[in-house]
Parts: sequence; C-alpha cells; structure tokens
Amino acid sequence: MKIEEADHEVKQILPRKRYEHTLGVVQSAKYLAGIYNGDVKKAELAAMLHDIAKYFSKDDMISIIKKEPDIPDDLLNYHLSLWHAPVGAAYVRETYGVHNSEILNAIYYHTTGRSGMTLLEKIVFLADYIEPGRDFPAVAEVRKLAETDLDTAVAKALENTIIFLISRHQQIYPDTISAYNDLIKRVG
Ligand code: DGI
Ligand code: FE
Ligand code: FE
Ligand code: FE
Repeated sequence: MKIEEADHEVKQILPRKRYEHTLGVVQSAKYLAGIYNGDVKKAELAAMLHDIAKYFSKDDMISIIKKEPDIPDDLLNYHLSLWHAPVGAAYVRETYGVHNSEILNAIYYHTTGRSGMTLLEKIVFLADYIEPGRDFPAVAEVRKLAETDLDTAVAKALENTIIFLISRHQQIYPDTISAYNDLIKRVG
C-alpha cells in the first residue's frame, strides 16, 4: 500500500482530531526511524495506519476479534481501548492487502507492547506516545530520552502507563507487563 493511499483512507475514516494525531505519529515515527536506523518507509506506513480501527463500533471489533485466529479471544476480558490495535492490523491486512509482518506487528502491538519488540514496534509505540500533539506532563521526559536511548524511552513510557493504570484501579494487559520486564532487565 502506498503512503498516499493510506493517508487518503485514514483521512476519510478518522475524525479530524484523530487524523491530526495520526499525522503527528507519522512525523515522530519518521524522526525516530532516522535516529535509530529503522526503515523510514515502513515506519511511516505503520504509523499512518496504527489507529485506523480506533472508532470501529464495539460490536464490529468483537466480531473481528472472535473470527481472527491471530487475536486471542481473551483480549475481550480486557479494556476495550486495547482492541483497536490488533483489530486495526487485521483490518489493514484484509481490506488493503498489507501483508508485511513487520508493519502488521507494529500496528498490532502499538498499544500494549510485548516482550521482544522489534525496532519498528518500538518506533511506532514510542511515536504514538511522544507525537507533537501529546501534552500530558510525563511526555517531556520521554521525548528527551527518545533522542538518545530508544529502549529506555520505551521502558519509561510503559512504566508511566502501568503506574497510570494502577492509579485508576484498571487492569494491565499481560503483554504490557512483559514488554516492561523485558526492557527493564536490559536498561535497568
Ligand atoms: O490510540 P491512542 O489513544 O493513540 O493510544 P494507545 O493506542 O496507546 O491507547 C492507549 C490507551 O489504552 C490508554 O488510554 C491506556 C489504555 N490501556 C488500557 N489498558 C492498557 C492500556 N494501555 C496499555 N499499554 N496496557 C494496558 O493494559
Ligand atoms: Fe492507538
Ligand atoms: Fe480470536
Ligand atoms: Fe495513536
């Protein structure tokens, strides 16, 4: 899928604010790919498509999760704000014929992360967290880390998310814990 085509699709599917967020993620993903020797084209396309399923109806997401063998049905036992990531990966594969597994996994894991994240997965995960439109207090520190140490920045973003979820008495998806454990043992 060409980037222009992906842009055209997400612009039609997403509300204006979410489309602007998406363009911010594209910008940050290209920047990070440049710093860390990632594939800029793949980073750009994965970022453009990452939130495509964000506003799918709950029922549509449930039916995709149930029929999609790559998505564990156990995901339905966790918060619905997690669903759009794997659902989006399945949707772009089925609808646009995107078959590159690096791109699909970067979309699939952009919300939770996982143990053993690839470079592209880290880039999209972090770009989603630090894009220029994000303005929550903790983002400044992670933006700074992102310029010099990708793993430390991703670990910090995960840590902040876990602390946030705990403060709200919310469940934490196991992949998020695994991503944190995996990175923290390397970066400390
Ligand atoms: O789609 P975005 O808003 O751009 O960002 P996202 O895909 O990273 O969604 C993050 C939301 O998911 C955020 O409100 C926190 C929520 N969430 C709920 N449970 C979990 C979780 N995020 C992670 N990483 N892990 C969870 O277990
Ligand atoms: Fe998202
Ligand atoms: Fe399933
Ligand atoms: Fe996003």
